[in-house]
Amino acid sequence: QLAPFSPDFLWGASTSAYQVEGAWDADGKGRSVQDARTNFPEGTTDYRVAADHYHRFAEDVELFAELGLTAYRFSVAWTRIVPDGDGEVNREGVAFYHRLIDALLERGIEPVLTMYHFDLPQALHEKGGWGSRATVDAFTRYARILFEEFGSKVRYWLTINEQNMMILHGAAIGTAGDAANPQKALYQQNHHMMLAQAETMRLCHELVPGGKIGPAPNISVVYPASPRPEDILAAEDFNAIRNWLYLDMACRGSYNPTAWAWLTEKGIAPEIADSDLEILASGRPDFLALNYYSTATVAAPLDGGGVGAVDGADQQLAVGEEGVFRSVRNEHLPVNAFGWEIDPVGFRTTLRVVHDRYRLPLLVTENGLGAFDTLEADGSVHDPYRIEYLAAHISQMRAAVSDGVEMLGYCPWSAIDLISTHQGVRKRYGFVYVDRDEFDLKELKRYRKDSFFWYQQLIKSDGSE
Ligand code: BGP
Repeated sequence: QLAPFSPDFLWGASTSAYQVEGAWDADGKGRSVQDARTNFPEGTTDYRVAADHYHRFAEDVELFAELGLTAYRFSVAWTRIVPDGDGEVNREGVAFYHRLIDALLERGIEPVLTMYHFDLPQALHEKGGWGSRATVDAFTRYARILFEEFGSKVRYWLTINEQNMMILHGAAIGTAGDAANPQKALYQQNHHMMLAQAETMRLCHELVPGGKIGPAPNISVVYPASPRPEDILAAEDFNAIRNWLYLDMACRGSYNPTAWAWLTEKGIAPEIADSDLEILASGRPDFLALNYYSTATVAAPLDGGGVGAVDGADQQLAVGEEGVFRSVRNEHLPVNAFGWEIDPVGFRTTLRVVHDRYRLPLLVTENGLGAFDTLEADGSVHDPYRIEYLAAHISQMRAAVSDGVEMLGYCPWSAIDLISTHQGVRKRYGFVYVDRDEFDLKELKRYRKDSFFWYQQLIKSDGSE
């Protein structure tokens, strides 16, 4: 018999600014790299209107309250606050997030604020983006503005969403800019993001009394394809490159030795100034947020070379590294409609391993099923596949709590339908259906899916039903 979740467990749901807000140029907002993006897969659309949450947030927050959410994880668009990244503050952008946060607090919903979710200001990108140290200063300044504006209202802060995916899959996410961006440049960007994150965590503790802050990478354990020692070593190597490089830096202020050895051997290690080490050691997280969709499975490299089932167009499909590991399909796991493996037990394992390694409380900031949903004539949306996915993961999370993992909460992706990073609006994740197609906006009306009523009931029963 598993223990129920504690009554103060945060039952949330997530979104990100550029995927849900729309209003891409409203009220003084600057352009982000996502607004400037043109490499959308065929048949998918841009983020200009998205779910138009910017104009409909009041209605959406009502729905979140009806759903029973006790937390809502959203991101602030840097370009609404500082349109060109490092210049004037845009008061209208600041006012929007005050309105949103106030609406949440009035309904007893804890705001969980992501400071940066894939949407670097385009003006900074044009000046070298994260490759330039100036972006570290611009981010730290932006962070200070957020702490000073919202610090009295927001308790939970997330620094950077999926930094590891931006480095491993920068081209697919649209954050690398140049698709041909060489790996060395990406790891230099990574180093600068690490500095910005450390500074920001330090600043949060200085400026926000009682504030709690953490990183939000995409973390999943890596399985070896077989018990062959070479496969196990390959899995450990990918674990170091995919997961521990990021979390060791956030929690311990230093590079993971295995990952660092690989970076050096490959000639892609970043340049590090002496003073960086002090900065990196100065900021520490209070908790770890993590996004989890699936696990990865890898095998040792083949003598003749080759990196496996790589699909650079989709961040959830593992990358391979010549001479280090190759990615393989896991034949024990089913896949969703978009080919992503489904692995609830891997979720329990991941939570245990991360908690055991760092001994910090965990907050799940994404987990969910992207699917083709159908709006019926009577306004209902039957999504038993999503309920099945979420129920299986929640039950494994509950098992992880019984295993001793300290969990702060669970914010599945996504609170409401939004534009997917890789496949546009046809790939839906929400509890609330938004009626629009790729190119036909219709009226963007909201409908409650079956999973809405299911999650509502689950929250009511503290996760036991
Ligand atoms: C995460 C991102 C989200 C979201 C999600 C689903 O990596 O943080 O922004 O997009 O993945 O991915 P997709 O939309 O490609 O299905």
